[in-house]
Amino acid sequence: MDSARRHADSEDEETAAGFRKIIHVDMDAFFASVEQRDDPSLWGRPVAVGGSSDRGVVATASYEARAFGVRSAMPSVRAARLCPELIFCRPRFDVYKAVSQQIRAIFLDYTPHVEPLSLDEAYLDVTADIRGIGSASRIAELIRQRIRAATALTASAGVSYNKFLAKLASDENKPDGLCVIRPGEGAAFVARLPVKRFHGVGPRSAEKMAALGIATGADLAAKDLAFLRSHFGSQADYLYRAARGIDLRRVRADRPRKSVGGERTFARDISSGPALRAALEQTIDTVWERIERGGAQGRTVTLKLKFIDFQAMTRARSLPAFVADKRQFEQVARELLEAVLPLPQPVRLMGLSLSGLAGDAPEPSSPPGQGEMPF
Ligand code: TTP
Ligand code: MG
Repeated sequence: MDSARRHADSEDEETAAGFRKIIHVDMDAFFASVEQRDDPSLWGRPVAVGGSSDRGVVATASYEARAFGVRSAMPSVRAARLCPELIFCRPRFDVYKAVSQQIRAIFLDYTPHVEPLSLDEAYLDVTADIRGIGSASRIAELIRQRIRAATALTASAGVSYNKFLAKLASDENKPDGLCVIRPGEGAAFVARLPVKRFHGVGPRSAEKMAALGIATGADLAAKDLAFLRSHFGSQADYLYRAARGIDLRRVRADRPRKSVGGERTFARDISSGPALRAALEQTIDTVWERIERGGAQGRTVTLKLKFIDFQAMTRARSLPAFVADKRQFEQVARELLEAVLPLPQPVRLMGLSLSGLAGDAPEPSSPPGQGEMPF
């Protein structure tokens, strides 16, 4: 690919990705903060969660302990040497999991597109602003407040137009901080950072980069794609974009895909077209209410009919994009019914569902249109 083409492509990608609003939320010193919360004698003290034995390692350390240089994955023996006052706590995973569920429930109040990375962090795609809050930064602040109120723990959040930048941003003002990287600011933000702060660049890659003279985002951006491919293989494209503040990955929810719907067995079998149409309207109302309540999004509408001989028939139609509103849902459902009329025999049950559910944030292929939410 010549460089002019490549430039044009990356601009397109940046434009498309610029339509997203992504929040990365990450709890502060998670395990250690939970231990401090639950044991007042630990307040303000250097705490390490992990085994204190000869072979133990530190899972995480409180910020008081970090001041001494104690870090995650450090041998406990070394941590104790760096910080003689260090208090070791055994991990209580059941408690961490419970907190994790609490924060996840809060996230889901603002978007169905939640991708947890671990117990204490997640990406959220809030492009659609389903609560009408008005800005992604405001959503992030509300989430942080609610986490504090519900768990008595602090979280940091990063807000940006892609996952890569949002994660860097959440790290920027830790603990209990917020950072927003607006469209147009990504490349400059990344340029000054050491590459070891990039998600996906572990200690080994960082060493390799150092040997190649790559210490910062700017150094990385100076290398062309062919160079990166020859040294970093399948990671090259990601790195090439990351160095420019570009990241095309979608937020992928971990929820299993399922359908939302409902069915109704009629008190009396229905055989006439008009009666079936009337029944369909009622089914649409019930099912749509469920879809809205659950914040579900899907692109496949399925109509199911069961006849008096208990044979079932289903008809489905998938739209290229998520069903946008009730009117569209209604229209597809009606078309599905019209296509099977007249019916071979009376119907005893009718069902309607929406599936291909997302979880996953939609492709940012089309701009959300006027009134786009600000950062
Ligand atoms: P992190 O979010 O990486 O770290 P943290 O929450 O302790 O601190 P902060 O985000 O404020 O920098 O990891 C979340 C939890 O995962 C952490 O509390 C303990 C656990 N963990 C390990 O068990 N081993 C590790 O090597 C790391 C990095 C984390
Ligand atoms: Mg954390």
